[in-house]
Amino acid sequence: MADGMSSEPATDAEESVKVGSQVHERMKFPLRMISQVVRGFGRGSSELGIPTANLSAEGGQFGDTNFDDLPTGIYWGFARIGDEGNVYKTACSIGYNPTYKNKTKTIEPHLIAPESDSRRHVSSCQETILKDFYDQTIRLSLVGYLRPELPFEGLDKLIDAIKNDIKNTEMLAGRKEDRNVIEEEAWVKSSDGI
Ligand code: ADP
Ligand code: RBF
Ligand code: MG
Repeated sequence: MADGMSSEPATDAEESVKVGSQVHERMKFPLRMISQVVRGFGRGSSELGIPTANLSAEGGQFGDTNFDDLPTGIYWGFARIGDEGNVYKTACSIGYNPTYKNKTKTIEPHLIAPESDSRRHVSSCQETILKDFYDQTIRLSLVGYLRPELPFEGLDKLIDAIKNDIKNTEMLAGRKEDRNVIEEEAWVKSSDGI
């Protein structure tokens, strides 16, 4: 694979930032995916208080690429579960969770309900807690790149960073004048193929 598009775990924060910005420049957005929601380590809810729906690598469709070649990073976009009509703004991590030094790659979106929604929690990170939707199909469009995934020292710093990602996602995904926002929200709402 070309330099700067490696999907291997980054060795340190500096390298990760450099690789991240190179990936950003070269990546083709939007990145559309359809897959099943599988069980991860259960850490999202229990340790961070922020659930993430892990996408199955098997049997999924990942735009015009494949799971292994997806570049690591933190992205913003939209998602929808099963045949629910609701489209959620979504902050998504792709990679190896370097804070935890995972050996396998994951795609993990956190679906964000509107601020006024009772499923939105007023806590350190403004997380959204929906009913579990394991084994359901998820449609996900990543419209843009937020930052590289980073190894944080301590969970509080990771939680702060995710809170910031949620804020940025709400702002970016709320720009109704952006053609990509309109098109990708519409694709996620539809049953169209990738
Ligand atoms: P796992 O390690 O199994 O992914 P998590 O603690 O990350 O466990 O919880 C993920 C599960 O929580 C999702 O698969 C989904 O069923 C549920 N869930 C509830 N609310 C959300 C949300 N806002 N975003 C993503 N998943 C959510
Ligand atoms: N994990 C990291 O190790 N570093 C990160 O920078 C990071 N950023 C994330 C940003 C968002 C928006 C989300 C939803 C997750 C992020 N994660 C990151 C993944 C997190 O460690 C993981 O979801 C939990 O460990 C549960 O699997
Ligand atoms: Mg998860």
